[in-house]
Amino acid sequence: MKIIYSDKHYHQSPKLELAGGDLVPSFENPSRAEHVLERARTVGLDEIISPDEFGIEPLLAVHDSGYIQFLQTAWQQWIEAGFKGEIIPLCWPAGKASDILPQHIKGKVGYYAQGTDSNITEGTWTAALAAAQSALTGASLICKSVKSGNKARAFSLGRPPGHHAAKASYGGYSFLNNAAITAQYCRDQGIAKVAVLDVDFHHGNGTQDIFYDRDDVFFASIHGDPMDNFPYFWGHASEQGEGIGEGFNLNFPLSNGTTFAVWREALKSSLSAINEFGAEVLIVSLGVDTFEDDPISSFKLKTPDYLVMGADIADLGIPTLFVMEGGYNVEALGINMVNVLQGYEASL
Ligand code: OKP
Ligand code: ZN
Repeated sequence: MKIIYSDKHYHQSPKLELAGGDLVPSFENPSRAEHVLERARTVGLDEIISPDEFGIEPLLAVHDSGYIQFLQTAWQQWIEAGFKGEIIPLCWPAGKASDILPQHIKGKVGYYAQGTDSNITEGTWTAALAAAQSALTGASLICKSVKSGNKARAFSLGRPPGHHAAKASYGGYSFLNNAAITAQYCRDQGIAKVAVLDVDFHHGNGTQDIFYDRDDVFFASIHGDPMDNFPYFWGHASEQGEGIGEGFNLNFPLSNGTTFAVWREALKSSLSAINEFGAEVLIVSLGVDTFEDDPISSFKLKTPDYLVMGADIADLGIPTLFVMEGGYNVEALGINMVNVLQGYEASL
């Protein structure tokens, strides 16, 4: 299992976020990556390599160019407007609204944001771009292995996460959708059928948005029911794709309190659908906020369950790229996330 990692994630270190009306230290912070890296080193999980440079072209293959330009320049515009704090949006074009992009940075922020939970800081673009380059480096290894016939696997250890980032919006701590960027990259490398499996506690609304009308990238997500959980407005079972993409989007919303036995049934169903689809490579949006003691989620998975999860995924038998997403109990994050990788390796 090759691990791709860059120190540049430290550039995204947001101060505070709103939680139940209080400002609290950000759940999505650099210590998350530190814990995963430390655990990977402790168990001696193969080699840790630095990302190669792929530039922004692979980002533009899934994200809107105006949105990418916004992410690249938002901080500079914010400073020029005279602000000093981190960028948190205050208003949105909800309801009946013009689709004209405003001139002022405060308007632009509302235009591109899904909510208030994802502070843009001075280093957000640097960190998000590095996470995307790490994921692309892993994708490149996976794609090469399809051609040579050996089953490569890789883990992109990066942050901020990506699966909530849509074509033209950011939210849920996500700015660039690393899973979607790599899925598209695989397509552009000539892989005909790509699957994205999202096991993070939260629905991967960004990934769903990007591939909703396509039949070449299959998306399956297992998550907390949006009736009760973020991102609230996406992730229902009735969302199955549209146009030629109908039948290529599969959602498993599960109730709060779901245990691994029940969760695993959804995993088995997802994997058999991906197998039937005929995916040649698998991208896993790997969040471990399904853990019983996660501070912002409500499933009941336990540490050893993540070994079984990894082994089940390995049984699919195709080249696999794991991309780091959520998991906010930092003490347990390292062991839980690395358990998935170890379970995968052990079952090969
Ligand atoms: C990102 B990922 C708590 C607000 C939480 C955002 C949740 C983002 C989850 N103050 N809202 O899917 O792990
Ligand atoms: Zn999550």
